[in-house]
Amino acid sequence: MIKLYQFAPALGLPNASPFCMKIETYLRMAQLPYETPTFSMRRLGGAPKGKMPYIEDGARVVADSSFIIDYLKTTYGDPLDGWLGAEQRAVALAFQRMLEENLYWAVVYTRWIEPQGWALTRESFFGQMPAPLKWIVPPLARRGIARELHGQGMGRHSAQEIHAIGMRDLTALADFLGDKRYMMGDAPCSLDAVAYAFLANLLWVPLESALKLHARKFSQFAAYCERMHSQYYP
Ligand SMILES: N[C@@H](CCC(=O)N[C@@H](CS)C(=O)NCC(=O)O)C(=O)O
Repeated sequence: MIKLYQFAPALGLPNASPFCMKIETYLRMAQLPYETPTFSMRRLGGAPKGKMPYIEDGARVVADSSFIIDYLKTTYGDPLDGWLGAEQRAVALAFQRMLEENLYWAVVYTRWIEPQGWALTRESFFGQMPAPLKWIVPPLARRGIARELHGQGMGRHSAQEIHAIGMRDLTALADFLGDKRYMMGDAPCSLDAVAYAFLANLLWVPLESALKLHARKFSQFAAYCERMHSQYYP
């Protein structure tokens, strides 16, 4: 059976990492049986690319959520995206990149750098660590994230600018979803695994960030997340 290595469930979600939740959702959507071995820091240290998620399928180890989906499609077929035409595939990829390569970093900023977000992140990710680790590890991890944000570029903007960047992405996604059932129309596709993972990670997390407040303005997001939840996490 496919083993999905990911962080432990947190913040009331299957996963507080949108990339992990994307893969768990994709596996459910594609009806592929999987198991989730218990998370440990050693497991993260041994991850092929130093990040979660990754999967093991027999002797095959695949890291990175997009490569995982490519592998699953090649190995087990493509029940979700086969109906998309070339133009739809192009649009879906553009939205996926927007969420994963841009909005993601704005969310990271609100969770790890802004004081209210950091209080929640610190408690939920590191609160169970034994002393003295729980005093030493969180500030080091936070400094590492701040370096990544600076390297990526998002961290060089002011808080107000970062909020504006993230809000534009959310508005674009809301306009595109409109009153459709799924991102690309009446049937679900793999972009829904991405969109649901990112939206649930905003709407259903107990952090009143500027991004969450903005996402709440679009009633179609709440209806969409409820639809995905009841269909794939009944
Ligand atoms: N491009 C990767 C991104 C995965 C990723 O950024 N994972 C983060 C959690 S959201 C992670 O494992 N971070 C741990 C670390 O950097 O030490 C994917 O699509 O899987």
